[in-house]
Amino acid sequence: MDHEADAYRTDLMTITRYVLNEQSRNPEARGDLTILLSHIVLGCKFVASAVNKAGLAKLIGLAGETNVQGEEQKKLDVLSNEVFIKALVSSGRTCVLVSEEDEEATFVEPALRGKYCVCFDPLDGSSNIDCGVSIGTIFGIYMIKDKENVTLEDVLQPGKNMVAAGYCMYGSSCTLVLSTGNGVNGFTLDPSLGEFILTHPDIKIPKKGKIYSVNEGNAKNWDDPTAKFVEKCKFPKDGSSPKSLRYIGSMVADVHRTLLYGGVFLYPADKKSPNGKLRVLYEVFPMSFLMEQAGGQSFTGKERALDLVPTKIHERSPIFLGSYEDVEEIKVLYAQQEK
Ligand code: AFP
Repeated sequence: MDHEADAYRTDLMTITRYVLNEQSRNPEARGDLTILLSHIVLGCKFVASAVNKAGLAKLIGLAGETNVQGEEQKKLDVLSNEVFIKALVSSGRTCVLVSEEDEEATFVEPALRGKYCVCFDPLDGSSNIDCGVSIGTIFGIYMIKDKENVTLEDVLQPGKNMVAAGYCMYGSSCTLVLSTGNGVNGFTLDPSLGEFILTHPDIKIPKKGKIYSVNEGNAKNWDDPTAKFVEKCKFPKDGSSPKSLRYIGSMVADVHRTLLYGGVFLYPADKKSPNGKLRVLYEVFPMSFLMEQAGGQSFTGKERALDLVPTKIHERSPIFLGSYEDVEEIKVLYAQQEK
């Protein structure tokens, strides 16, 4: 990238401009998705600003601390959830919302209803907040089937039915990665403009990577294919170099690195958690959608992740996602176990 030229760039592709361009490619589109996405972007900007101040919590009273007026402040994940719920409802474009923070789905009141359902984790990786590690918001968007008859079934659809998905990573910079089903693009928040600018156009994940990412502390409980795959990463028998291990423990950050550098991220099933840890609707599906759109793949140990049909809103699933060829190796190991 030419940084000098960048500093003087005057033709900025903001996320709003990008989404409007996408909208104009579809003559039937009436701007509903564009409006919905702009409300999600607003939520992300709010959370980015709150996360930036989290380290000052004790000083200024944020995130579970008491502020100077002696008022108890809301925890960042609770605050983020409220912000997203309000932004999504007020967009007038949503119908059913599923949040990691809320046990039940939110059904938007009829007067404010639109045709989309949004499943989201407002602040994923929140156990990392206090040590300044990157965390993020993840979202997946579906279209409802029938506006007059909205049910939970509208969000219990296979991931392949999503119309858009993305995440926003609050890290050394704030990056929003989005797919509306036509490739993957990354936008970085320019704090001086308050705008997300296209910085990573048409992201494609390398076909094969040099990194594997997993919580190895769970190794004693892994199933055979997972154990064999990780063994292969460390001690390859084909003369190739061993892969490096990178694990942050914050899905957005681990997936973001995987998307840009290649490799594989796994949260497998184990004897203690037969369905793994990660949630289908707002972790597994959006990240799988992005991976496929970037040329990678995503597998549950049984099937293509986006083919899974969830039966509960907070359902979990094992997940292996990343570079096409790396995930292919995992699929072969599971197929061998079946025999
Ligand atoms: P927290 O939100 O509790 O920090 O969990 C984060 C997460 O859901 C996901 O972002 C990580 O990939 C995964 O859990 C990490 O899980 P382990 O701590 O079990 O490795």
